[in-house]
This record gives sequence, structure tokens and C-alpha cells, in this order.
Amino acid sequence: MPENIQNKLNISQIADKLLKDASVRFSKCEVENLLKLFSKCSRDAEKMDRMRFRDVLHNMFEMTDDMLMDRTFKAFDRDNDSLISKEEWVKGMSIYLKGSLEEQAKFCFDVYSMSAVNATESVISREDIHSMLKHCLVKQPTEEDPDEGVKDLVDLMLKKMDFDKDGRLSYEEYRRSVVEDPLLLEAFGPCLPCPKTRLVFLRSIEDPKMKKNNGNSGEVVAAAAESKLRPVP
Ligand SMILES: [Ca+2]
Ligand SMILES: [Ca+2]
Repeated sequence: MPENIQNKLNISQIADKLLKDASVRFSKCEVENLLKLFSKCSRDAEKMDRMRFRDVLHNMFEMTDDMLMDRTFKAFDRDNDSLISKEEWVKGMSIYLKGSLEEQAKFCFDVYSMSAVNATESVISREDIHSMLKHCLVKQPTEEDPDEGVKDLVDLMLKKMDFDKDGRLSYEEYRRSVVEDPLLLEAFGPCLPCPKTRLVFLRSIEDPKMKKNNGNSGEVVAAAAESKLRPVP
């Protein structure tokens, strides 16, 4: 069998397998296009390394912040082998681009939480919040001591979100805060695509037949509605 036909068959089989998972919110054509993009970006490697994944975030989602790109990589890398598999890529993109509020809350929590209580439970510690907010704020120099401002902000965020007052945010506390106020989803730094880059990316992987039929008006309305929910960076 010629190599390109074998290749198409492989992509179709992997897509079918991934589509059995209800959490994958893509059509078959979209999954196949995502898999082709994966092969292109990973230069046909079975798994994508951190640098190539960062190129995707930078080139396709306009991310520029090193720390947030590395943390986003970590959130996609579910099995923690420091590589992104095709399955992690498609499932991660599904949450990144089309996830429910709950799914995106889990994703953002994984991006933000660097501290662990034990092997199975991670938290967002006071130090995590401090380093992320400081990272965002140093880009806007002010007359005042920036560290003081950051400390006030950390206290403010903990006052709002740390329900049991133990000085750190569990997933449950973060999730509850986000459900009450979706603006808190990206409270500690932008880690989801903005409505514009999201739409451009989704258009690039959609089925050409769908493009003709719906003209994407639904997506545009959804993107506009979503932009109102997002905090101004
Ligand atoms: Ca992995
Ligand atoms: Ca707490």
C-alpha cells in the first residue's frame, strides 16, 4: 500500500479511537486535521516535545510568556512523561478550545498549581499566587514598591477564594470560586486562547463542507459572548 494511503488510514483509525471518548468535542474531520497538524508540528515524531509544543502555543495562540507556556505544557501532559502524545494533544485541545467551564477550571487549576499536599493532591499555594501575580504585574512598573502591591493582591485573592482559610487553594475552592464568578477562571494569568485566536484556529481545522453551510455565524456569536466573560489581561 502506498505510504500516503497507509498514513490516511492510520489517522482515520486513531481518530475513531479518540472519538469514542465522550470528552472529545470535535467532529471526525476536526480530529483528523488536528492529528495532521500534530504530525506537522512534531516533524512526524510519535510524541511532541516541550519546545515544539511551545512553538504551537506561540505561533498559533499568540502566547509569549515562557512561564505560562511551560505550565500549559504541563497541563496538557497528563501522564507527566514530559512529552505530548496524540491522545493528550486531541483531548487537551478539546478542553483548551471547547471545554465546559468545569473542564476549563480543571485545566487552569493544573496550569496554576505548582505545589502539592501529597502525591495525589495539588494546590495553589500562597507562593504560587505570589509568583504568578508578580510575574504579571512587573510588566507594569509603578512608583510604589511592586512587591507590596503584589502582596495586597495575593491577600485579596485568598480572602475571596480560600474558603477554609488554610492559606492555599484546593481544586474544590478554586472550582467553586470560578463557578460563582467565571471571571476568576484566568485570575492568575492568561492560559486559555483569546476568542479571536480560538476562532481562527477552529476554522483552520474544521470540515470544509461545514464552512460552506453555516458560515460560522454561531461561532462568532459564541466568541463574542465569551469575550465578555473574559477578564481584560
Ligand atoms: Ca505525556
Ligand atoms: Ca484553602
